[in-house]
Amino acid sequence: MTITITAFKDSPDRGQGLARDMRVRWALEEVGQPYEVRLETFKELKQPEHLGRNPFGQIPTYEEGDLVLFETGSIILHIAERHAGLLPKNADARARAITWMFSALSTVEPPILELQTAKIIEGKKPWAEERMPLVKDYIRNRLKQLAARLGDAEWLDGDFSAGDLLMVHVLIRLRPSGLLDEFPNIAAYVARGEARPAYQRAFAAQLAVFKASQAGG
Ligand SMILES: N[C@@H](CCC(=O)N[C@@H](CS)C(=O)NCC(=O)O)C(=O)O
Repeated sequence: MTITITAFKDSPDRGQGLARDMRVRWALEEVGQPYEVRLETFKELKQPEHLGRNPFGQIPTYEEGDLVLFETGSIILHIAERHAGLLPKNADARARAITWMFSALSTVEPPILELQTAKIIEGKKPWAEERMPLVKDYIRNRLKQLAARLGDAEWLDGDFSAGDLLMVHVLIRLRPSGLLDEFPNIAAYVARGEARPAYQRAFAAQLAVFKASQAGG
């Protein structure tokens, strides 16, 4: 059955791999599933057709026959449950990998998104400069905790899993801030994720869309 995902026609991240269709592309590449991409403009995302796929008018979505999913956590879990390669077979190890998926999205990602809000949306407020160190320290605290758990391990819990896929993608957004470099084992962990051939293929596919949009294609 054909898998179709949605992605930005003209991504605001300018091909840096931050738009969240990267997560879905990467997961599909890891499990060797081909997919098609429906490109959407910001305007199209808020139209009834796309709102039928995602009530919040966002990308990515995932279609497979009659099944329509949104939320990257749910989409990655669906892919990982149906195809080998992203979740361990052992039930306890599988539960722990799913725990890392939730942890990436509900414990680590929120403070990282807060930094983006502080910079882009609140950047010109009179109190913005005063607030920034607090936002960064909140992230540092999370990274310190994550670094302590990761230690010298290659991945968060045994083999690479959907938990690592989401965690790495969540952390990549921090690169321009320099915060990743304060935690060498986390920086190396992110680099290991990005070095995976499946990540590279996903990145190239997303970048090709951005380049085509710049070329007027
Ligand atoms: N929690 C959602 C977040 C999705 C999300 O924030 N998508 C962004 C792109 S990465 C988007 O569509 N932004 C456009 C908008 O919100 O209008 C998920 O993980 O799928």
